[in-house]
Amino acid sequence: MSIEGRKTSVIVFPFDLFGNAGTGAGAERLGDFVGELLDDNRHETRSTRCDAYRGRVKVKEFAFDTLKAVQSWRHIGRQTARQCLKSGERVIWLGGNHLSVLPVYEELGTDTLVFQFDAHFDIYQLHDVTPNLANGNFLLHAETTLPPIVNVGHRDLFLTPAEIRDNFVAAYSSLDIANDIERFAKEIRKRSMGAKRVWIDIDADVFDPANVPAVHHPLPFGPSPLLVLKLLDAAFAGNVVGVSVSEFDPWRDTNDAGLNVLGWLIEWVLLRWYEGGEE
Ligand SMILES: [Mn+2]
Repeated sequence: MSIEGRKTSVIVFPFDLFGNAGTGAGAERLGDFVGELLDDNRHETRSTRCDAYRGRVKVKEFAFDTLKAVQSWRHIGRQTARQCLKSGERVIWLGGNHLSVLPVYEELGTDTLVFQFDAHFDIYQLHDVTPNLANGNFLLHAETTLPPIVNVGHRDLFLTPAEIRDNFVAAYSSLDIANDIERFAKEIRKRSMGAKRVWIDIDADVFDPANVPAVHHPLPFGPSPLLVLKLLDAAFAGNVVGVSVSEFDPWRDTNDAGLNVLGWLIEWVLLRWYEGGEE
């Protein structure tokens, strides 16, 4: 499909039950950010870089404020993800808690490689985490075979290498990345180019909490936004069909620091897709 024909759907999916209530408001806040961005661009009379995606991005907002919507959240999510992926649209999925991205994972299929930027592994079966579906264990509850997942940026001190290997094709810790950023950028680029399709899943807690404080389970010693950007740029070497962002809670933000990082990234993603004619 030509670059002109390819639209982007921004899906605001503010689901935040089973953990980290408040992140739904984060999805809505980021959705508003995109809406304001598109609106500003429409009013711009001089030419700007935003012309690259003018008229090609639409925002679709969901709400989980009725019992019916809550009961069918997973069905709605899977159906929406399926439609977007099938139509060849690109997707920016603005989720509430990380669990709100599970329906996307379930629709990606095994020929899509996921780069999951996350401080955690979300396969925890701890004494204080419910064995039922929750945001801390959601990868164990997929209804379909999960796509291969590469974790980027974890600071886990708990899981054994064997358990990580069972669920992830690779895991690059925050310390690995800091030690040899060039090596991991190269590795991510290579994996991305070797995959049929790529999905980038950003949990806001991947960043060092000094930069993005607006999360429920901050872990110290995270990568700076600049290091994350370098690795995202490498991941964009391949056919990136979508990007998801979750776990942002604006009530925990400090002077909009998190909003600033995540909002800038979303704008960067749009430019990365529409400038340069990579297709
Ligand atoms: Mn996390």
